[in-house]
Amino acid sequence: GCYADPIKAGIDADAVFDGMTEHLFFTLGKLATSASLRDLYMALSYAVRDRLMTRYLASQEAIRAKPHKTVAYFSAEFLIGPQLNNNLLNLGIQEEAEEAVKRFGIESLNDILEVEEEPGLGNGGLGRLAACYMESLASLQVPAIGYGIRYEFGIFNQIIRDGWQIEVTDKWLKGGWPWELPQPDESCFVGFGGRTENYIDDQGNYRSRWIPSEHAIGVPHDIPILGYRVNNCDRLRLWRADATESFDFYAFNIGDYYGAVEEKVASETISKVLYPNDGTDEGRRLRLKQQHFFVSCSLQDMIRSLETRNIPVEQFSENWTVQLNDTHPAIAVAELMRLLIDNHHFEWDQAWDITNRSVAYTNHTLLPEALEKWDLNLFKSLLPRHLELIYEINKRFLQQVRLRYPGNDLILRKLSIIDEEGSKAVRMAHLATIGAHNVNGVAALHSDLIKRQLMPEFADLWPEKFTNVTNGVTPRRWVALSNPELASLLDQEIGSNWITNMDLLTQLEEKENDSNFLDVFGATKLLGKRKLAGYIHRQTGILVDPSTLFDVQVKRIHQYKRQHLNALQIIAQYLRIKNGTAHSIAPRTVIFGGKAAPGYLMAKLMIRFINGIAEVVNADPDMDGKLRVVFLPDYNVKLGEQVYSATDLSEQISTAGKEASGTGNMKFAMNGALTIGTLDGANVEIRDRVGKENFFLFGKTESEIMKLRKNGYDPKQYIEKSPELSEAIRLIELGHFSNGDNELFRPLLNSLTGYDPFFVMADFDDYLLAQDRVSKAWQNHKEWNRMALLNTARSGFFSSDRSIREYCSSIWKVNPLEVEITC
Ligand code: 26Q
Repeated sequence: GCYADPIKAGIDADAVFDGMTEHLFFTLGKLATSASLRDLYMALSYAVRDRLMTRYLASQEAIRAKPHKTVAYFSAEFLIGPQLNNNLLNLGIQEEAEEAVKRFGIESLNDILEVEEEPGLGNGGLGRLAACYMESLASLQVPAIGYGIRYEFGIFNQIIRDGWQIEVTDKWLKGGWPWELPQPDESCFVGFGGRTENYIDDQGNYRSRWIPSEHAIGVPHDIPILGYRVNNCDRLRLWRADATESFDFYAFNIGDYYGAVEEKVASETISKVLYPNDGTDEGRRLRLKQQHFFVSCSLQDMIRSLETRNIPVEQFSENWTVQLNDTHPAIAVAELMRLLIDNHHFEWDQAWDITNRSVAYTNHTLLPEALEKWDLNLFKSLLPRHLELIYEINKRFLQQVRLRYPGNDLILRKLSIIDEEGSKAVRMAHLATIGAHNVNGVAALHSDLIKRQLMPEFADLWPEKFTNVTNGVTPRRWVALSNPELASLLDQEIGSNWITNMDLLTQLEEKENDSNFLDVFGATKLLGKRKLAGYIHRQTGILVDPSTLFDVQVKRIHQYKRQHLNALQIIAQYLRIKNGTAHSIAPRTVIFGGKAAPGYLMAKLMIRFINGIAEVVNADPDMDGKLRVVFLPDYNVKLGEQVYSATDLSEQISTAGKEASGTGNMKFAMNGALTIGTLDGANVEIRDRVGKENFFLFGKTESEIMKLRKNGYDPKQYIEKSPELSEAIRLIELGHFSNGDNELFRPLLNSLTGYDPFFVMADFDDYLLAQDRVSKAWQNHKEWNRMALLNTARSGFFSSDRSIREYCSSIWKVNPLEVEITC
């Protein structure tokens, strides 16, 4: 497993240059003299990929040589972002690559990095978390494989036209994507539909089997995930669906040519597109098909890997630990049971033991509309054998519940995997919770709410099953790559070990009163802001002043995340400036970014609302030098890399109890932004760590919100009490932000003033007061920089390395396996 040819493996600038030259000529069919930026991007990517291969193969060889428990991270989404710079960083050859591309007459490596298009194979937080975790697993030298779907079309690209979101198909594969390796010889066969039957086998045993009516083939596409400055290179294995035959010959012969092609198209549809509605479950048949497709391929792949290594399948749980990223892959509980019982002829109890020991489940939401439920008839028609197994799992489980709570029928109905209220459905969170040995939330508050509100009876039944692992983000991408100015300042001050040991950042606390250092720290931020200002100008034509306070809210657009609270606050500031009562407000640039689910009309209207405000504010000369509003189109990982390092104020303003964790909040804090936020998700822990004096807290707590709701919440009372809020609402009603159209924002106003499900009105005044504290703090730049520095210094806990260490020791029971290269 070793390849020593310098053209393929050398890591000095000469070797990288030679590798690029070879790929230009042989792989791309281009002469160096006529190569475009894109050609050079491809050539460098292939050259870098070559250099990963020794490590990638050595990592697989290490496990083959000596069995070692491996993490299988099951996720319907992996939002991995651009790959080239991350691989250069982790290999340690950024400078060599810079030098090599300069020999092709390129001014800066950045020009080449900018060409890369990212695969948007995720919606937001959950998908990005999976990507951060894969990077940390590799960096911590833990053998791991990420299993998911290779969607042909990822999350849509967003353009803004007349203030509205327009969705454009994301054709990420169009120019050829150099980071994947198709492995068709390891394809898997997956069934759907059909029926089940009982039979007696050769030994006279009664057995069940599934006779599917439809099939698809999963073709693995592997993406190498290299750890930081180690030889461990893990794998992301994404499945693409192919038709079983290129077309049905019988149908072709009888002349139904279109029918035959249709069948082929139908099976290839499975991995065609990512569902873009994060947060609401539509219960679509194709979505369930996608889930079963990738889960079945992955489990078959894992069993096969035991067999090829001559490890008995009985030892599945000693060799694999499966983490379910939300309920999207929860069908794994039934599928693993089916494979073990029907295909490998295990007894029920042993199969259940193996399943339960290997599977763990992460919950990412408490929102009822986001909890996956499948209509029973739909489920039965697609996965009849799985439904039988689920009935048996449920029967045995409910028997346990009966013993524990004799005579309590209510609890049986509450805990059953089958929802019998109204039309029957399969509750995936129940299947996952019963099937897994561990259920974790993603921040302390969220994990607590899972136990107290979402699943109190389950928590009572199995108190030790419910745990917390607070989310984290990788400091390689979110500091070293995206904030090179801060990274080199850190290197200078405390040495470079912070990249793998973020706790070392606390050494910066010694500098909190060092005036010179604070100036330098502030100057790195200004550099990021200048770059972002340039980007904003190029993208939107809006000129923003980098010396103003950059106030940023980037995340999916949702009512619970309350971008409209931020928007209302802007109107209040606008009115103060107009009225001449804005005495000590800080000059601000308020920046928004984020996509709305295409079918989520209220979220789309929120985008229109922000753009309506931006149009009025930015055109008003009274606002010059005081207020600018920007909606950045098409927020994604790549844009995130520009934004976090350029932010002064991070907006984390969700209704308390609604945001499971948040991870953007962590990226901002690491990069020295101060947070204005509620006591929600990981904000609570961020505030605890950075210090309450370095965090702008506002808003009702989760328990206060609960009380309000119980006692009958009336938003109108809050509006009446608040002159600034009333005035802002009146202005919207008059059509001031919609060219006189007083109907446009009616649904938004009706929601806010009618029932206000996310308590925007209840938190408004307190939010405005907190924003006044922000403005005041901004007046004293030294003091602001000191607070910002303390945010960076104390954010080490939010490294995904810490999260992954916790998963490894408390849930997965896996150890690192150092990979050596012997040539
Ligand atoms: C479900 C059914 C049908 C179609 C789509 C979906 C679907 C898809 C994506 C449901 C939810 C998602 C994504 C959820 C998500 O991103 N949750 C976020 O996870 C982060 C990582 O833990 C947290 O930080 C955020 O708080 C949480 O909102």
